[in-house]
Amino acid sequence: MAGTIHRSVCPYDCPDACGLLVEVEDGRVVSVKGDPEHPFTRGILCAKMQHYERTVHSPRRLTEPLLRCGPKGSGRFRPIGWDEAIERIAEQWRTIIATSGAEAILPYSYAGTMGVLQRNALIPFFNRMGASRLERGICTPAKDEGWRAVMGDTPAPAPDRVLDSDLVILWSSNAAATNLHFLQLVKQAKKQGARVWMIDLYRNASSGVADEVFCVRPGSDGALALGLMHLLARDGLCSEVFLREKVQGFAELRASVLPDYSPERVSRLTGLAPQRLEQMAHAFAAAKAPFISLGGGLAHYSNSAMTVRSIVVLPALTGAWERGGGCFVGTSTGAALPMEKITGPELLQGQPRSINMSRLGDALTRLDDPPVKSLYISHSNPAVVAPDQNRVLAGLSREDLFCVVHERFLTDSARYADILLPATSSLEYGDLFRSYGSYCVQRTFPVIPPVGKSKSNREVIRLLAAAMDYREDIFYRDDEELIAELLAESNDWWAGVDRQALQEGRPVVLSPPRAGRFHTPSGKIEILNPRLRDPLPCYLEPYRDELPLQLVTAPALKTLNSTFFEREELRELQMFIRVHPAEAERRGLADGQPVVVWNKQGEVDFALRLDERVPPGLAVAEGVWWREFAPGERTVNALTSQRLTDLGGGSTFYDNRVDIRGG
Ligand SMILES: Nc1nc2c(c(=O)[nH]1)N[C@H]1C(S)=C(S)[C@@H](COP(=O)(O)OP(=O)(O)OC[C@H]3O[C@@H](n4cnc5c(=O)[nH]c(N)nc54)[C@H](O)[C@@H]3O)O[C@H]1N2
Ligand SMILES: Nc1nc2c(c(=O)[nH]1)N[C@H]1C(S)=C(S)[C@@H](COP(=O)(O)OP(=O)(O)OC[C@H]3O[C@@H](n4cnc5c(=O)[nH]c(N)nc54)[C@H](O)[C@@H]3O)O[C@H]1N2
Ligand code: SF4
Ligand SMILES: [Mo]
Repeated sequence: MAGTIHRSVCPYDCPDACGLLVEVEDGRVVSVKGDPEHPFTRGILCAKMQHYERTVHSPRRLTEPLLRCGPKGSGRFRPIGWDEAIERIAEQWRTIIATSGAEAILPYSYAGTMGVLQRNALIPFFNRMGASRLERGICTPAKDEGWRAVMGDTPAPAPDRVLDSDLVILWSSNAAATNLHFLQLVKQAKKQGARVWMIDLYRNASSGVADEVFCVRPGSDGALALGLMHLLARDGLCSEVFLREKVQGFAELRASVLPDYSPERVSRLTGLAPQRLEQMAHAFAAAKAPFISLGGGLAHYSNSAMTVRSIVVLPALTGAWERGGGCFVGTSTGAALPMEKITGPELLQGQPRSINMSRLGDALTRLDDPPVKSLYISHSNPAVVAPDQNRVLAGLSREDLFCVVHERFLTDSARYADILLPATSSLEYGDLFRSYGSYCVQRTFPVIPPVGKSKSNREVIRLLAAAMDYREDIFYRDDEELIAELLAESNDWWAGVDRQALQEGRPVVLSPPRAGRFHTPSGKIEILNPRLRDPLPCYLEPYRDELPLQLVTAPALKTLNSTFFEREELRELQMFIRVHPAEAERRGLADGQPVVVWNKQGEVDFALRLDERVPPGLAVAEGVWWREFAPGERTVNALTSQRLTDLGGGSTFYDNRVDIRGG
């Protein structure tokens, strides 16, 4: 008998937010397909989600609350009931609050689910408690800062504008892995005659679509953008009318910044030959509607916000915005919804400290006043995704740290729990999803009952709130009712949206208000931003030390951060580090052999893979592996540091140097 079909959304941290058709038989998911009616994703799913049912019904799913019964990190637990688990947690927290204050408790959550309700479920609860706040900057906030510096609150163009472009630039973006449906649009633009450039460190899995690949030195893209602007200005290729009417600060840029970015200097900084820079600038100026799709690779460096700022300025010089070109850094639709109904800012007690999530290692080991005595981890896996893994694990190993983890699987973080709570998958709760790669929004409904005794983030918070005697309505509101209330919002974003369709769970497209205008204080594109410490863009050096190789820890094609490692068919055979054959030869190393990659942060065992596509000077490690599947005790983040980006408090995962020796 064929099952019933239900609409849903891919819940993961991916810009596409694909529409799903889920087939259910006897309370079990039997197949998952793409929804052909989804306006952006059109029925195509990436390899990861094609058998989502294998994740949902994985034998590895956690199905009941567990209490630690072995040493910290051993992963040895015994089952307990929900009542006992919740009572134990509340009791520990009451004691900690009485002895050290609520700031000694730290929630840690990120993007295991992108559902608006579930992702933000912890915020009102820990606000109400007065716990330390988590600065959620592990991803690419520097990208937003760079955009905002120049464009203010201007909404991004819709991604399908790329179809109007005659020159598409995939800049620091491995779209085949991280933005598949945008890549489909790029292929369509190419069929219509557009040329495609890729600006990256190496020929990644998306390079096949590019007519030209420009491999630059890590973190040098800001210099590249300024160098191209130098040439546009020098050769009279700027749109004087657009600059006069729509842009603030070009004269200042031309007079005091651009002279420093001659092709010779920029060539030394980026590694691109001066003639190549000249050709690039001329081709960019000749294009009618150059469209830059800016990925996040370059946003994980200590100079990232400034880099992004320089790139966002580039299309203003030729007036590309006016002809359908410009720069796309992702959509932001927070303003469309009354998010305060979920996050409850009015509940915040006092002014508790903020802890940056990329500095978890320090927060758990430096023992500030008060030290963090309890950690509540939900929809995140900091034991492997956070930088400086050695410090993070040292912190998680503290016997006096009371750690609660809410998870679907026995992840590396879950192994360190004192109490481990089973989480539902996205097909077991209803939520609201908004894409950050398009303007699509869609609500979902639960399509199967919770697997085992698992509970959603909101349900667990509801139980904890009751146990802590927090009586505010926000914790107890019915999820469905709350979603309906969010969707009843009426502001400019909702013009023309079919509300009925939305309530029924079909995808709809929001319309960014007053698109086409620049939402900055001056109403112009702000090359000169007087509110910033550096009013004009310039080039900042990324991190450098004496070690010879730049570590590139790029997203893997078939896993997503540390998600999907439960599925054997999606894991690569081995945890590889890829280098150019010349780098291996120099060290007397051979393809396939065990190696140790090291720096002052730590050492990690890998299998060596020789790869002609990786330029000398780089070491590429794709994916954030579970330690269970790694050749040694550590994974890639034992090599990354807790340094932050220039603005936005972002992580610097790509800005690290390493060397390799035989293992
Ligand atoms: N399959 C898959 N999809 C994912 C993820 C995943 O892990 N796997 N992660 C999700 C998440 S959380 C995010 S934030 C996004 C990530 O998406 P993005 O941050 O956009 O990541 P990528 O598209 O892989 O871009 C990384 C590319 O940037 C290049 N790069 C690194 N440094 C530089 C540099 O200095 N200059 C230039 N020009 N290029 C550079 C890398 O070589 C790589 O090809 O993807 C999401 N989607
Ligand atoms: N070296 C290196 N490190 C990186 C990156 C990199 O490129 N290189 N990328 C960084 C980036 S951009 C990001 S965004 C972060 C991502 O870091 P995280 O947001 O921590 O992402 P995941 O590794 O996907 O872990 C999410 C966990 O949430 C769980 N989960 C899923 N749904 C639910 C749910 O409904 N409830 C609960 N309680 N749990 C759930 C999943 O099982 C999974 O274990 O990683 C960062 N770390
Ligand atoms: S991970 Fe991204 S591309 Fe894959 S199904 Fe989910 S939203 Fe779509
Ligand atoms: Mo991310």
